[in-house]
Amino acid sequence: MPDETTSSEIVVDPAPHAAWLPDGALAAAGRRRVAVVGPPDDEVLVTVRREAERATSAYGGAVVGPDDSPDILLEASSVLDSSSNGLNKDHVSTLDVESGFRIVRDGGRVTVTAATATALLHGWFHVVRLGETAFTGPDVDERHAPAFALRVLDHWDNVDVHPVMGQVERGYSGGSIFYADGRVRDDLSRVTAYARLLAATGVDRVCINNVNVHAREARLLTDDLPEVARVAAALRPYGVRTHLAVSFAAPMTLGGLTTSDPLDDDVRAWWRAAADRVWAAVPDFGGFVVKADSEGQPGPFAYGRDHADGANLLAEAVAPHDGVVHWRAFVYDHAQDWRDRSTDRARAAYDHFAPLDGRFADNVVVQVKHGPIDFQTREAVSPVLAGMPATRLALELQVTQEYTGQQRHACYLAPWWSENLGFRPWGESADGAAVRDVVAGRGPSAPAAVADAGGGGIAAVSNVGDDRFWTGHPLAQANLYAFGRLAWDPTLDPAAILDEWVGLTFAGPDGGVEPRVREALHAVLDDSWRTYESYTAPLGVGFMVRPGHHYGPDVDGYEYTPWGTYHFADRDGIGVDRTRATGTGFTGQYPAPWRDVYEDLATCPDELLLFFHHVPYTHVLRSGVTVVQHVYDTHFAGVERVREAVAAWESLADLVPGALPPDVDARVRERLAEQLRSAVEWRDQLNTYFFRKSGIPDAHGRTIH
Ligand code: GCW
Repeated sequence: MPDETTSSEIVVDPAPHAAWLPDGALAAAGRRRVAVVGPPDDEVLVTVRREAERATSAYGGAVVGPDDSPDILLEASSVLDSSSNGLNKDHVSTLDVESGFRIVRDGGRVTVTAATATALLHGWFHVVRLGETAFTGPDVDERHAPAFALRVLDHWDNVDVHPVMGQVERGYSGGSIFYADGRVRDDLSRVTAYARLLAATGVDRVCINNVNVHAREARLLTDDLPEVARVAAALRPYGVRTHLAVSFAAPMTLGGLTTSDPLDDDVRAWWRAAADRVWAAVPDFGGFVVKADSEGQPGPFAYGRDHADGANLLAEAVAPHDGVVHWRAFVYDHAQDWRDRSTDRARAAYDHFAPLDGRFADNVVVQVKHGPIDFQTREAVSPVLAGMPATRLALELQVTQEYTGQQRHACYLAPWWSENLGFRPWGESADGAAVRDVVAGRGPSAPAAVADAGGGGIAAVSNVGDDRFWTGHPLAQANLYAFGRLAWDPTLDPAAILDEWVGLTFAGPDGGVEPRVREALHAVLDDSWRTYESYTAPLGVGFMVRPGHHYGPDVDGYEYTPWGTYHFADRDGIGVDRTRATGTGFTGQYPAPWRDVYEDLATCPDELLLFFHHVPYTHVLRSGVTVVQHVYDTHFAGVERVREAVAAWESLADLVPGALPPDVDARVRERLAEQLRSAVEWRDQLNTYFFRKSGIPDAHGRTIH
């Protein structure tokens, strides 16, 4: 499918789409008199002032001095202490003090204060988000601070176009915003525009290359440092720090050593020197991201060492610079024999990592995919998140829609992420602690080092490319926005975030949004993740996608492969027995109550039934229908839901041009048409597969092929 609109009637504006920061979004703040106070040579403070100028020059306000009765006073000062930004240092973390801001509305006048210019910039965008409501209503005095100290977007961008994975691995939005023609782009203005969008959500760190570090990409760490410094300089004005994914084999492949053994003194010295050079080139560099001993990437296993040895090697190298190592827990056997039913990929991360709890250095963050398998539309929450109390853990999400429709399907993922963040691994015990508490460093029995560091935070694979709309599907922008907002405040309601995104993205010149546009976007997106789930793999079984590119249905595509992703369908039933009683024992990796809730067929939630149990097609779900009837019902219903989404969008036709820009409309229509085609294909293949396997007809006599 082409990534650019080809219709000859549409005049495509070559400038990148404004996403959630069109001028209209700045209208309310832009009508005001704004004063900016802070260290004048601070690069981010210069940005705050520029943002204020941009908004006010478009809308008739003005940038004024602090004594000229501003409507908005923005004040950053490194000498601001706990009392002046409204925070009492005895009762709040460093995170609140350094990254938070205070907003006071007093008789319609708004004052934002923060200890750093970056926090002030986040405060400015908070005012932008509020629109007119920032200035109306009763007086307020609020403190806002991010829930997580580390809020990272990982880019799986390659410098060279990879023969199989392309320029951006699992990218569905054109090329890379960082690289083209085998090198860092000359023009990085798009990178700065990206940083601006991120700053408006609160994300402040970006890893700029793929975790699969190929030979060309490995050199970013050495020869290409001046180029990395250029990227960092493009991100820095918006307070976004740069990280690099590095290869564990770098001491050999780049350094000419004969080993990469983490306990070897020459290897340690090589990494220390490498880190010193990185920080010399990029003084505010963030740290390294590592995928080791996973899907063919090199790692410590080659030397009989474990992941703690490997991670601590790099931690030692970056520690003098206050750097962080994000070490991924996505480790499993990708050369499994499908005949072997005792090996369970779901178990792998916990089996590898949980025994290492307590051995990781303080500046190591173990980055854990939300589910034990691989970013599926539905899977259980990874038990690793409950199994390493003494380790800084980060939750890893996938904004890029590898398994959720590849930005051809509208699939708003915030409800899914929100479920994961709110999952309570210990049920009501442990004070009801949820995943979001664990990754904030507030899990049960978190030692001081984990709590003081604010835990490991959150990371996600970005969905952005050089596509005009950034994300291929214009509505996939909502996922990037929602990730940033949940990374700041994981308790936000996904529907409210969507509403906020609509309010900004579709703001007309006066700042308002046409109510029908708002309504239609909610109709298309609010439940789109559940709709997607309903016409794809059922009941948490996962992986019925076409092998390799992972788009479209292929029920048995992965069934006899080495990847460890099986559903075990036969003529009688389907699902993976992960119980302790008769299966792989995976349920035993959870604490109570889930180890028992999942173990028992009578209590296992329907939506995860096939993730935990192998059952007959005639098994009656808690919903009252059989498994096979559930497959038929949800697949028929899912296609109808997509038809409704298409109709909701088409009902806006009279608003084009006007409230709805023609190019956005054209791209969304093209994507919705493909979504409908694909949903029908999923429905027909899945229903036919299950009918042929089971021989059980649809209770309602609908057409199955
Ligand atoms: O989901 C899988 C993807 C790989 C990816 C891997 C990972 C970067 O199919 O493309 O590799 O996950 O997370 O490392």
